[in-house]
Amino acid sequence: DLVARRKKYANRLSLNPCPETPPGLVGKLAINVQDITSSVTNDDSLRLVCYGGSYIPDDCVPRERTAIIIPYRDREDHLDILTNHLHNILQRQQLEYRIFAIEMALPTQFNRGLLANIGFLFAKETGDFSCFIIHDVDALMMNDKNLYRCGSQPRHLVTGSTKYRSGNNEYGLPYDSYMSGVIALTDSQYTKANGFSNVYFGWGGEDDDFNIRVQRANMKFERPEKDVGIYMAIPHETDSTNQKNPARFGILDVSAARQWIEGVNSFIDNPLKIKYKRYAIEYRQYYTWLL
Ligand code: UDH
Ligand code: NGS
Repeated sequence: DLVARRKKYANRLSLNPCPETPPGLVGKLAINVQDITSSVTNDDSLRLVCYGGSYIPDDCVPRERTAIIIPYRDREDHLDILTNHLHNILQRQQLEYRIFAIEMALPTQFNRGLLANIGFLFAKETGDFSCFIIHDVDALMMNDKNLYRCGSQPRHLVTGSTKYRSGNNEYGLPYDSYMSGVIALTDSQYTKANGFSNVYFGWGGEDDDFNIRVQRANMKFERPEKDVGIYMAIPHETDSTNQKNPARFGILDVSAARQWIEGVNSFIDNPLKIKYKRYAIEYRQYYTWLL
């Protein structure tokens, strides 16, 4: 099987670019978390994933090389559900991609921004990616027309989530300027904003800070059509070890003053260089894992 696929890759130069609109999309997906966990071994798409969680279509030349970056801590069950769900859909979207799971070792408090930056740089170390998708571990895409691509502006791929269901509205957002959950940026967009702030430990604020960074770098998030960017949030209890960060509003107030001093540049050539320890790197069956 692998040999046959290699031969096809060898012919790639004679293939056409993948079409603007992938042919096999189905639109809104009927999913429930039970189905996703139980159908794992029967799913054909999983057989086509290479170790480390990467995939290349063999019938067209993809437009981008996409790194899916999932910052998480202590949510392995969600990670399994999400990665199984994503492989299936991203292959239908004819993407060339690799999934990176970036885990913060316990007992340190969760720091989503720091992990996103580490994931961004780790992905760049690993391959030549053009589009970076920072993805919550508990967010399941519910419409495969929500193409995981980058654009001329940073993209917020969520138009509504069951997490913010209210009244008759099954998919909501907590507020209009909310730009979290799933975002897509090119290398230069992410770098231009100087990535996320690294200083938000615990719950809250890092995503609002990142939105301010994007605006201060003269960019603006764009969203897909309202009925396309819909997500199911995997239901779970609030994590008692990831308390709200009481300092978050104070840190957010001085977002502008910190933007160029700390961010993704904190890992490269910086007097305030951040040091962190890589406990493990594993090329697991469905994703590349960094602890
Ligand atoms: N996350 C982890 N590990 C943690 C905490 C969060 O992986 O210890 C993930 C979480 O699954 C989500 C992302 O980080 O993908 C962002 O977290 P969140 O802000 O959505 O927090 P959480 O999912 O929901 O824990 C907490 C709701 C708390 C409500 C507080 C007042 N509205
Ligand atoms: C805001 C937080 C964001 C958070 C959003 C939604 O208040 O980090 O709520 O939260 N901003 C600050 O705390 C400054 S949620 O309803 O998903 O728990 O993403």
